[in-house]
Amino acid sequence: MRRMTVTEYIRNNILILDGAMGTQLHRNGLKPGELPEKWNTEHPDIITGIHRDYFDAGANLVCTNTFGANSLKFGKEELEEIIKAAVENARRATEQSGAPQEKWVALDVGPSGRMLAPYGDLDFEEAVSLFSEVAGLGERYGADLIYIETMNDSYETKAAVLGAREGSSLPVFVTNAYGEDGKLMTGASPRAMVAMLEGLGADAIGVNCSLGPKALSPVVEEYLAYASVPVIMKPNAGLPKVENGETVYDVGPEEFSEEVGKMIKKGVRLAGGCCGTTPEYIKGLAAKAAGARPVRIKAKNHTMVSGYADAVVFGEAPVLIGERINPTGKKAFKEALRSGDTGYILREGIGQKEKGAHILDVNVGLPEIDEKTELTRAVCELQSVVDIPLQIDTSDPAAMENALRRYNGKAMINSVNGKRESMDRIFPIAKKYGGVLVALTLDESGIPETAVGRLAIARKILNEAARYGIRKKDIVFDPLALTIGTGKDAAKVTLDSISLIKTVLGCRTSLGVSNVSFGLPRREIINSSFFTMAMARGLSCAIINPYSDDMMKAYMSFKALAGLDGNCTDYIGFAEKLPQTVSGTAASSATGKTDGGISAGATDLVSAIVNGMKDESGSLTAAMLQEGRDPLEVINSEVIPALDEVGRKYESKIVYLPQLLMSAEAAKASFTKIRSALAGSSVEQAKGKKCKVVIATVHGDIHDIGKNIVKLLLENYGFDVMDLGKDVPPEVIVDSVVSCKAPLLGLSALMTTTVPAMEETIRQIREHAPWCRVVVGGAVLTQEYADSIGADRYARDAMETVRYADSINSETKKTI
Ligand code: B12
Repeated sequence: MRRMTVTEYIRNNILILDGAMGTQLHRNGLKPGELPEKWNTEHPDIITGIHRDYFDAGANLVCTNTFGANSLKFGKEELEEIIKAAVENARRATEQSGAPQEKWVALDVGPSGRMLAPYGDLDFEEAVSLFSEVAGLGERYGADLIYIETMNDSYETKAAVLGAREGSSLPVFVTNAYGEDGKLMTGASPRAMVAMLEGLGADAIGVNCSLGPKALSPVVEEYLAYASVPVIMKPNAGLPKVENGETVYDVGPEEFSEEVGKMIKKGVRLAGGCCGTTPEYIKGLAAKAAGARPVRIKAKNHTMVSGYADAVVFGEAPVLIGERINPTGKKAFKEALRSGDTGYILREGIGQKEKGAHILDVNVGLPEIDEKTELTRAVCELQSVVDIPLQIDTSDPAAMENALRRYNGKAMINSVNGKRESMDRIFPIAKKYGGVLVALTLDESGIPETAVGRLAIARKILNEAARYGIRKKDIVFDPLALTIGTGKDAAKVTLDSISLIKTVLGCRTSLGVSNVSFGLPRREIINSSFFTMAMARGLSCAIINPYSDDMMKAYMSFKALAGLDGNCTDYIGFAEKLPQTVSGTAASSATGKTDGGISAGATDLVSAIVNGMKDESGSLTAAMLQEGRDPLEVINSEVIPALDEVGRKYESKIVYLPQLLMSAEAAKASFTKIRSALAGSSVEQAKGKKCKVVIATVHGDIHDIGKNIVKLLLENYGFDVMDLGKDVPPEVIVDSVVSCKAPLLGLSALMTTTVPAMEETIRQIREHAPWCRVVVGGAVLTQEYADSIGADRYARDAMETVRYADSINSETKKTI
């Protein structure tokens, strides 16, 4: 008889996963710094024993000891040996264990250990191929599935899933690691991950590691609310504490199975343990699950698109899609595209989001540009500064595929239509990468003149999509707005189509609203009325110009009138910001003459840095310097306040690490211009006239913007600065101070967690270089802190550092 596959099993049964591997390896003598994956070949019996213990405890599935097995850490041959041995070790355990339950072996895949570009230096395709290689080896040596785990970045998760799919034909399970704020390190919410991973075709998804079961439950509940595939929960045994030199976890086996058991009752289908859990935990869990009836997995009919941070879930209020990133009729945008000026697109993106767009349409189609390259570039660059989802808009399937592949999230796909050729080209792409399709109700015979005709095409598209496994919730029909200038019933037919598609097919609809007024004067009057009529018929989303006050007025008042804006809060907020003038004046740019330069977005240096716009920051700084602004004044009144604002937003979780990184890059671009403005002037003349100063950011800390400013200013004032860089170990700093007999050392630390490294450095300086004075600085330091760690001086900013250095310089001269 054919053995049941793991995906068949989880359809009707609760599956028990294993517990921690790391904890067990340490118990068996793995030393700090030793690579656990090597134990597959060096100690196969121990690894098999660990797996066997989990099977004996009741696990149905164990993950191989291959968390960090990838080609960044191991050579080709060794990697293959490790994966082969790892699968064999687990497979042997299935044979050795006498436990009666069904058993499977998953190839375990952890993060690569590097951040993906643009935040790090690992290229997306490089990441895909390294995961694909690992998955291929897993399949070759007999794993039953690929289990991707502990991913804390959505983009790397996508690369891993694509890699697993392209490198093997095995089922793919995915669990992510969440912080206490319920988000991934790079900011994704659970529902953003559900949208993306279901789109990519993962067979089971959920959460592992992170926190204890209770703290993780709200994240799991969000998965259960949105996911239509089986949900996994594999938490830690609480938080680790060190007791008598040993790491212990604060949630015991009983409490663990109690808490996870509650979530099984709420619908979790696969449950196990992560860090700190042992076979005892799994035994308790298996017993709990044995008494529970699996909760039926319901297909949720949420239409969701996502960016890297969150998902937009289509609900009753229509979703607004910003139309302005489209060169049609825009001279300035065409020029920007031809000259490769992505700043234009970024400004439009940021501006439309600020104006209230929920999704941004991105179209860069111009005959003279390479759309495949440019569309992907625009999508990636936009995603580094805006977190809302994008609608990828192109008629070129190759450009569509390339952009969707690189997109971080689940995009809207604009568009497919009822023509055979279009469906044949677009559906396979949508199926592979996921996405919500905008489907136009036209086919080889054109656009039907009646609503019933358009409904028929919608039905045809729906049936064809189903053959690819694309579900109704992932299709939004655009029944096409035609101009009333040439056909008196044009608007009526479109409106009737919206109603029919909604009531007969139960599908969502989208509309490019402004076409309705083509050829007419004062188009915004017609557009906004038509928009209101369409919303009243149940329109789900609209492609509009969010800068148009008339359209936004229609939208906000519709929401308030339709009972979709409790207490009219959104309406009041919107109305308060409107200029007190008669409608349709200056601010209204939706005239139908779609050209119109740049509407909003970052135009000053502070906003450019806050929004992470690198090129813009550089050019604005250059312009300021050219106007004669003092470089140091630019730092103090523009760059630092901008970074402070980003820091505040980061702390209050308005922005996440990706934006922090992009802002840091933008600040650096500005700083580069300032440095070159200063070079050749006073710096060169003054250089080396005063004493030596060694400067460094302490061990564990990679913040160096502030330290670089201090260095720049010290050099500007004639000091001979030796910059050791960032993340510098105490020993290296001490050696440098000793070797050049520096009378002054400057240390920078920006995090509370790295102040101890500063203290240790000072301690070693006192021991090995007692003559050297130490001045400390950085955002977290205070005079009090500086005193408590034994520094000679705390300097609030670069200028104060220079003054102190001057006093040391005079002293040094006196001693000489
Ligand atoms: C930019 C930035 C980053 C960039 C750094 C890029 C780079 N090359 O420096 C990136 C994105 C890489 C980053 C990473 C992280 N960051 Co950060 N980051 C910031 C941010 C927004 C600005 C820092 C900055 O450059 N300020 C501008 C400069 C000019 O100010 P400054 O450094 O204070 O320097 C002035 C003075 O302090 C003084 N000074 C500075 N150095 C020295 C040295 C000497 C010798 C002297 C005398 C004076 C002196 O003079 C300078 C000029 O006036 C701050 C928030 C903030 N407002 O500080 C968070 C912040 C420092 N980061 C923070 C965190 C938590 C992180 C991460 C852990 C995030 C993560 N989850 O990964 C990582 C840390 C990685 C690591 N191991 O170090 C926290 C620290 C919290 C804390 N209290 O411990 C902060 C405060 C944000 C927050 N509010 O939560 N970060």
